[in-house]
Amino acid sequence: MFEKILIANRGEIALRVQRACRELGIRTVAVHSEADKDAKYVKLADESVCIGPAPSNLSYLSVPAVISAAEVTDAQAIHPGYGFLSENADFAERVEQSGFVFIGPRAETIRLMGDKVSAKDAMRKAGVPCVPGSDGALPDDPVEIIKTAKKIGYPVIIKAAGGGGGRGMRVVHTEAALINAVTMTKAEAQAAFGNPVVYMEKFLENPRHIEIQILADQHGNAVFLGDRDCSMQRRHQKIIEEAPAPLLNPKLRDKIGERCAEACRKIKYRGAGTFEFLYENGEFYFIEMNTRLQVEHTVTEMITGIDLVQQQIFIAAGEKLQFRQRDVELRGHAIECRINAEDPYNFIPSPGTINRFHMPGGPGVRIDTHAYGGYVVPPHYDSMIGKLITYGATREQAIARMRIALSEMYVEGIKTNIPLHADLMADAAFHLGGTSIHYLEQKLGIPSK
Ligand code: MV4
Repeated sequence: MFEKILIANRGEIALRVQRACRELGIRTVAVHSEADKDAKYVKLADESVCIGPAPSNLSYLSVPAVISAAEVTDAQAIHPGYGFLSENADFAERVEQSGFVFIGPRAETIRLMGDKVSAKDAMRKAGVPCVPGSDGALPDDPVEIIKTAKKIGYPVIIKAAGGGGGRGMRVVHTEAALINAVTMTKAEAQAAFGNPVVYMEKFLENPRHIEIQILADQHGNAVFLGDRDCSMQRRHQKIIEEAPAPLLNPKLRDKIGERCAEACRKIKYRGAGTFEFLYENGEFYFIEMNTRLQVEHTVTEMITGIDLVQQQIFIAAGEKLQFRQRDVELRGHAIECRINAEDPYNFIPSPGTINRFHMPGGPGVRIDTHAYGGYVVPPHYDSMIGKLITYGATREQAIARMRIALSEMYVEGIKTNIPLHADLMADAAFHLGGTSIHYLEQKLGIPSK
C-alpha cells in the first residue's frame, strides 16, 4: 500500500480524499494556490506545497507544478479529485511517466472516453445501449447528413466529439435548419475544443439523467454500485442527486448495471467510473462516461456502505476488489444537496467571508465541507462550498431529514442556495420523484440557454 499520496485538488474533495487516506494510515500532501494557503485541508494535511497563484491555470491546472510537488515531497501516488486535471489524459500519462501512480484509469481509457464519438462507439460495441444516432462522426457531405437525420427522425441533436457535460450541442427540429446547425456546431467545436468533429443523435425531449457507478480492478473484476438520479439541474450544474433513482424497476437497474460492469471488463477499465444515461419511457440510453470520482459519489457510499475513495486507492495499488456483485447491497435512500455560495434564485456567485457557520447533525446526516466560521470563499473557483447528504431507510425519511438539516444549517456573510433546497424539499413533484432534467428550469421559469 502507498505510504504517501498527493491530492491534486482543493475544497471539500481535498478534505474528503485526505480523510480516506488518514483512515488507511497513508500520509497526505496537499497542494494549494496562494488563494488557498489558509484552507483547512492545507493545515490538516501532513505536508503542503504552494503550486502557484490563485488562477487555476497557473496552479491546480498546471501539470509541471503538480508533478514537481510530488517529486519534492516523495509522494507515490496522485489523487486528482474531480474537475481540474482529473480527466486530462496527458496529465495521467505524465504522472505515470514520472514514476508516480495515477489514482484513476489508464491514460488511454481517459482519452477514449474524452472523445465522445470513440466513447460511444466503444460502449456500443461492449453491449451498452446508446441513443440512436449517426454511426460515429458526421461526414462532410450534406446529402449524407440529411439522410442520417431522416433515418433517425426529428428532432435531432448535433454534439461535438470534444464536448461533453453540455458544451457544444445544438438541437435541430427541421431539415431546413439542419446543415446550418451542423456548420455552426462544427465551427464552435473547432474554436472551443480544437476538434471540429460532430455526431448526431435522436433528441430525447423529456429524459431523466440516471448514472451507474462502477468499480473495476486491474485483475479483470468489475462491479456496479447501483445508480444515481441527477436530473435536478440548471444549465448542466447538478444541484440535487439521489440514490437509488426513484421509481426505477430493480430488475432494470440490475440489467443496465450488469451491462456497464461487463463493458468495464471488456475494455479493461481500471478504477471508479460512471456511465451517464438518459432515461425515458423505461429505456436507458448511454451518453457519456466519466472516468473520475464524481461530486455525488457520496450518495452511493451512503446506500452501499462502500468508501469509494478508499476503493480507488486499493485499485490503484493493484489490489483485487474485496467483494463481488452479490456482496453489494443497496440499502435505504440518500439525497445530496450541493451547497453553493451563490444567490439562490439568480445563481450569481457570492464569494466572501463566512462570518458564522453552523452545521446540521443528527441521525443520517453527513456534511462534506471545507468551510467554517471565518472562512473566506475565494472568487477564483467554483461556488460549491459543501455538500449536505442525508440518509434514510426510505426516500421519505431521507427527505424529512434533509428538510430538518437544511433548517438547522446557518451560513452568515455570503449568500447560499440553501433557500432553494428548502423550497425543493417541499416541492410536490420532487416528492413524487422522477422529475425530468428540465423540471428545475421550468419551475424557476428560466430559459435553459
Ligand atoms: C442529450 C439530450 C437529449 N437527447 N442527448 C447535456 C449534457 C450532456 N452530458 C448531454 N446532454 C444532453 N444530451 C440527446 N440525444 C439532453 C441533454 C441535456 C441534459 C442531459 C443531462 C443532464 C442535463 C441536461 C440538460 C439539458 C440537456
